[in-house]
Order: sequence, then structure tokens, then C-alpha cells
Amino acid sequence: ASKVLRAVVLGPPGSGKGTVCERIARSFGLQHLSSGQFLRESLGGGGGRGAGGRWALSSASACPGTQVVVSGHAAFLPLTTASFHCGACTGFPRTLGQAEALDRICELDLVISLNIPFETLKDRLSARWVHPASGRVYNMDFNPPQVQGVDDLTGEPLVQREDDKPEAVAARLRKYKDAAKPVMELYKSRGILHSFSGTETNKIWPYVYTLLSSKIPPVLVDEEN
Ligand code: G5P
Ligand code: MG
Repeated sequence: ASKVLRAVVLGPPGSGKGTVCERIARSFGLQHLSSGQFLRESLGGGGGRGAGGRWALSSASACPGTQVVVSGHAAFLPLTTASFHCGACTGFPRTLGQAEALDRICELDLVISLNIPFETLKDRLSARWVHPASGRVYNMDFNPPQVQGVDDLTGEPLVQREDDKPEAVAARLRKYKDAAKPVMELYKSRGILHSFSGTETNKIWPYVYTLLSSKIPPVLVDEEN
């Protein structure tokens, strides 16, 4: 397959990376890869203990041919050209080391950065519920499930992520800020960084959609536009 687009969506915890990437995947027929989801699946739960250990993760069901190895903060995502020929990735690269590792594998076309105020992030994360098996994400205010506490498709119970507690959110945000700054600077210097600021995904999304539409043809007309 010829290369279509390689994009990553970066932003602090709760900034809407997953939400935006799901919409990108749907609208442009791209594969969505989430490093945080890979980590949670490997740990078999909804908790966010992702950064502390070392795991070799096989994500055959999510994306054949993709493997993620994370050791502390130095993660390596050996995406082959075939598996990432048309992908949108969230949560990776999270550090300069990861960005350099990604450089050795492929050249990114586009980096989307989401800038959301801290207070908004805290509110969103305290209202987030997830379906661990699929990674489907709900929010009691923004996109509630049809029946409270259960997944729309399977009827299985939803859980709250351990790392969505207020103390954990503050620590995650601090860590994210330190690690992300040099990554943003790198992509800015390459002219591929596109930043979007706001408090509502629905207001940011049309701009993201327009930007991507200028690079690849959508497979779905944007119903939110
Ligand atoms: P993750 O899973 O990548 P984070 O912390 O980077 O975790 P997170 O929390 O998953 O990011 P998100 O994907 O940016 O947030 O946001 P989301 O889930 O789409 O939206 C958040 C909530 O707000 C949802 O409930 C959504 O429905 C709602 N929402 C969206 N838009 C709106 C809106 O406009 N209004 C309202 N009201 N609500 C909205 O990584 C987890 C951990 O794994 C490790 C790290 O420790 C990380 O903390 N990790 C890595 N470690 C090392 N290297 C890597 N590459 C790593 N990747 C992950
Ligand atoms: Mg996410």
C-alpha cells in the first residue's frame, strides 16, 4: 500500500486525544493506535500504571504487525511502514527519546497538539468512564452511555481509571508538561506542528477535520461540521 498519512495527536491527560483520534479514524479511514491503551491492555485493567515498569506488548488484535515496548520513559514503537502507512497515533511519542526512536522508523506528516486548560481537564477526567475490553470512552457530561454504568455495545460494566483521581491527574499533568516541551519544539522546528486551543472538542474538531482534509480525502463527510 502506498503511504497515505502518518499523524500523531499529542496533548495532556484528558485533552481529548482519544476522542479526536477516534473521529479521525472514522472520518478518514485511518488506523487509531493508542500507547496508553496498549499499556492498559497489557496490564489487564483500566489503571494507568503505565510508566513505571517494562512490558513487551503485542497488539495483534488492535493493529496487526505493531508492537510496543515501553521501559520507563523510553518507549520504542517499532511500527513498520506497512502497519503505519495510514495511521493516527495518540500518546506517542511522549518524550524526546521516543520522538527520536520514531524518527528512525518513519517520517511523520502531521502533529496535532491539543491545548486545554487544566481546570477543564480535571472536570473531564473525573467524569470519564471506560469499557476496559474495547477501550471505548464515555463521559457523564459529554458522551454518556445509553444506560448508566454499562457499555453501549456489550452491556458490560464500565470502570473509572485509577489514574483519573484528582491527585493522580495533577501528577500526570506535571510529568506530561516536562516531557512534552522538547517534543513540541522539535516538531515546531520541522513545521509539522499544528496546535489547537479551547475547552470543547466539538469546537476544535472542525479545524482538525479541515486540516486533515487538505492532506487526504475523507471517507465520511463530517457530520459534526
Ligand atoms: P494515555 O491513555 O495516553 P493520557 O493521560 O495521555 O493517557 P487520556 O487520559 O487517555 O490521556 P485523552 O485521550 O487525551 O486522555 O482524552 P479523552 O479520553 O479523549 O477525553 C477525556 C474525557 O473527556 C473523556 O471522558 C471524553 O469523553 C471527555 N471529553 C472529550 N472532549 C470533551 C469535551 O469537549 N467536553 C467534555 N465535557 N468532555 C469531553 O496514557 C496513560 C498512561 O500510560 C503511560 C503514561 O503513564 C500515561 O499517563 N503511557 C506512556 N508511558 C510512556 N511512554 C508512552 N508512550 C506512554 N503512553 C502512555
Ligand atoms: Mg486517551
